[in-house]
Amino acid sequence: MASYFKNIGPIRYEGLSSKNPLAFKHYNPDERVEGKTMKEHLRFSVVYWHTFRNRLSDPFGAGTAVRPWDDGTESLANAKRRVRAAFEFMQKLGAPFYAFHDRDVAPEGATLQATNRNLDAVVQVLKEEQERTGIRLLWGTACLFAHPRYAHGAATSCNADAFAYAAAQVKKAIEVTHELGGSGYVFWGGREGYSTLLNTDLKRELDHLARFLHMAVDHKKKIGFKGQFYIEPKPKEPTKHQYDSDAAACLNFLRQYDLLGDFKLNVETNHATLAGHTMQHELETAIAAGALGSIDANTGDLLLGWDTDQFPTNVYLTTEVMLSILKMGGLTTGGVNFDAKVRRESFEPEDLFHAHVGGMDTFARGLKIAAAIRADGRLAEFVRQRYSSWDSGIGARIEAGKASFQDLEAYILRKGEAAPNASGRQEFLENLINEFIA
Ligand code: XUL
Ligand code: CO
Repeated sequence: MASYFKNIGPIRYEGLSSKNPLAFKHYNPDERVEGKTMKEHLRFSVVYWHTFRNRLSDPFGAGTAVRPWDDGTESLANAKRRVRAAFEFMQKLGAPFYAFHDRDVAPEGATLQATNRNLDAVVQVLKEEQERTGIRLLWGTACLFAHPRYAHGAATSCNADAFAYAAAQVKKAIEVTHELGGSGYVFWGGREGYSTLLNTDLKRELDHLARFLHMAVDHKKKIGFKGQFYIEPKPKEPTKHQYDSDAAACLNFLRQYDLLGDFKLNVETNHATLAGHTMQHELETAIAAGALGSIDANTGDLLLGWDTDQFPTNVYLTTEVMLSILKMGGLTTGGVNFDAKVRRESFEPEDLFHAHVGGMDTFARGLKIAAAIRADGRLAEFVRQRYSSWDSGIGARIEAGKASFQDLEAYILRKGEAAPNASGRQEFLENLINEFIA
């Protein structure tokens, strides 16, 4: 079998003393943390679209990516060769999962029939490679934003035919995800939003989006696909406003349209920051609703206002993320999916390895630090203490629904003044976290 990364061997764990840039210093797949291996906790996933389809162009210049296995054509032969290169890469990296859009893996044809035939042909190669390597599909999705027919959106298009085309496309994408044994399926509404409200019937578009998702749930049940459905929030780009703008907006939408039982969220760091939130805020919001499913692991650049999709390198960020995920009890169907791309200046195949090795090590470090903070117990104990007025007396009565406004008025009239507040100790807690990051 041809090799596309001849100069790079399998990436191994060499520990902290290693100076080998293509070795893990922290990610030791079989090392146990809180009773599970790192591999089981982190469920790393490589994205097909950035790692194997992004030519690294930007609005000011052509693509710079050097990808010797890719001849730049939309031929089926090229698409199949790309699958072999992708699996060689993922196997050498030691990533157990990958994710794709339908159009990342196979070219669009002149008709839907031709497109589906192309997809089926590439899915056979994906299947072969999954069987050969043991690498699994974390989730599949459909690209409902690149083709001009989706200029006004897909499920929220003003054009009913665009909606119908999107439905046909998603039907097929769910079917191939099912065929490949995918653990989930993502809906990211790339153009499900608006550029101006002057031409937009917002209520009608939201109703259509809900109708679309109900049909997807029906089809999933019909074909027996047991994977998890996710919605991925993002506030804007390419639209001015995307309806799934943040975790809270998604949860509200899902609840309003009776979809919450069938969906969880796939939360992405750079989308959180574009929404004016921290990743931790978005995670905690999803977790509070029992709806955190998976994460798209990347980071933005606070000096650039768009979705730069950089690889995560900040240990504070991954520590916060892993604190939330461990508290939730860990990821089940989801994973740590690197929806991230190398910079335009990092155009060699080797850069794909540096990027992923760094992201994986940063998450492994975050996992170990979060576990150490939890084992130490001071942070959790502080939070427990902070809310202790709710554990007995009037607090416990309120929580149990056993107190009315009248009871509380009587209580305060008797007591005179509320008990004094304790300090929030933010700086003390920040220092505590830093003790573990050292
Ligand atoms: C776009 C984005 C998508 C989704 C999948 O910002 O994050 O790649 O993850 O459609
Ligand atoms: Co994403």
